Order: sequence, then C-alpha cells, then structure tokens
Amino acid sequence: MKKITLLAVAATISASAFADMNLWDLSTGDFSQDWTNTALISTDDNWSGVASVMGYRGDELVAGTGVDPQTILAPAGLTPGLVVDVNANRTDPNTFLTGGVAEFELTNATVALNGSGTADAPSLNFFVNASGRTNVSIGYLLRDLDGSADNSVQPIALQYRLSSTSDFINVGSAFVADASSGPSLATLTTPVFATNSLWDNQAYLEFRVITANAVGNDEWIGVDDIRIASEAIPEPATMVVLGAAALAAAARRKRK
Ligand SMILES: [Ca+2]
Ligand SMILES: [Ca+2]
Ligand SMILES: [Ca+2]
Ligand SMILES: [Ca+2]
Repeated sequence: MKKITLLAVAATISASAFADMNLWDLSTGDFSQDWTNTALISTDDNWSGVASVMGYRGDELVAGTGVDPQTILAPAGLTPGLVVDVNANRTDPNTFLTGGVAEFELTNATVALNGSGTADAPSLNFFVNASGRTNVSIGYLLRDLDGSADNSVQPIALQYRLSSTSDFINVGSAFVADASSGPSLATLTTPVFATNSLWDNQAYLEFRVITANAVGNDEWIGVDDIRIASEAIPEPATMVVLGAAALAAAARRKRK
C-alpha cells in the first residue's frame, strides 16, 4: 500500500516538473498568450515555462479519422491516459510530420495542433480562476500554417469544464469546421470568440481547443493571440451577496 502511495507521489512530482496547470487568477488581469517569447517552450513536452497552459496529444480519445472533435468530451483516452505533448522549437510546418502539439518559431511564432494516428485528438488547455468575475470570454486566432500539398478538412472545437475531473462541454458557437485551406496555402486565419454566463464566478474553469485526426495528412493549425478576459462582478451585486450572507448569519444567530 505504502509503495503505491509513494509511486503516486513520485508520478505527481515528475509530472508537475513539466507542467504549469496553476489557475490564472482573472482578478489579476486578462490571460493572454501570443507565443512571441519563444523561450517559454524550449524542451520537448515541457510546459513548465508557460503559465496556465498545457498541450496534450490526445492518444486514443477517438478511433479512426474524420471524427467531429465536438463529439470528443472525455478528458483523456483510457490508455495511455493524458500524454503531455509539445514539439519545441520547430520551424518547418510544411514538412514536420509528427502529429500532436508543436511550437513553431516562425516570424510570427505560435503553438499549433495537428492530428495523426498517434495524436488522435491533440489539444491546448487553458486553466483559469474566474472567482468574482463576470463577462468571461475567450478569443483566439486559428492560423493555417501548412503550405504543403496537404489539404485536409481540419476542424477545431472549443470546450470547457468546471472541474478538473469532469468531461468537457462543447461550445457549439465556437466550432470551426475547417481552419485550413489548400493545397499549398498557408494564409487562412479564423478568429474565434466565445462568452458564456455559466463561466461567471467559477473557481475552476478549464478551456480546451481540440482537433481530431483528419482524413489524410492533417494540416498544422496555429492557436495564436489567445485572450481570456473578464470583468469584476459589479459592486451592487457583491453587496447583495454580502447582504444576503449577513442576513443569513443574523438569522442563524437568532435561532440559537
Ligand atoms: Ca504569435
Ligand atoms: Ca522555443
Ligand atoms: Ca494549408
Ligand atoms: Ca490524418
């Protein structure tokens, strides 16, 4: 028993060395990431330099090709489970054939997703704390980086969840059915924006931008210029909440 516990602790420690899943506190300001600082990701599969972002390869989240990523809601495939992924310091989206998540140090640097037989449904995940916040929104720019002859239908979905253990919930309005164009074109950009009152005041809010292994060779799609914005819940609303709490406390005192 003890051995298992120690192994679990060891696994947690080794995972955290390559991860930063700390919740970005939106009360301190918007979360933003445009990947301009190419030093944040310098080693394969190591996200420790990037605050509140993780990349996952999505092994076995789905079988086969051409599946709509909106229908993929599990956090990870059963085997091998969550696989942390980033191919660091790449410069070659036309010829880099390893599926998953990659950092491309282009003139306008970005992190990108590309499905494959191994990377069944790769994703970028963002972790925020929206306590005391309202009008929470997420925006990003999808960029076709792939100027090769490949011409996939490359769908990109946005999902969220309100606990670290539940399945994801798809945001249908943010779905992009094909974020790529081609062949031999790396020009298409698609802005995505979503807001939802269900994100208000959530202490745990995780977003996932996910694709799925397309039919034929997938194209690299950059997920760039990410911004998660919010506003403070207005004072009067806060006062109402505090007032209600005070009244409840007074009522409890009276009953005693
Ligand atoms: Ca960029
Ligand atoms: Ca880098
Ligand atoms: Ca293309
Ligand atoms: Ca494919």
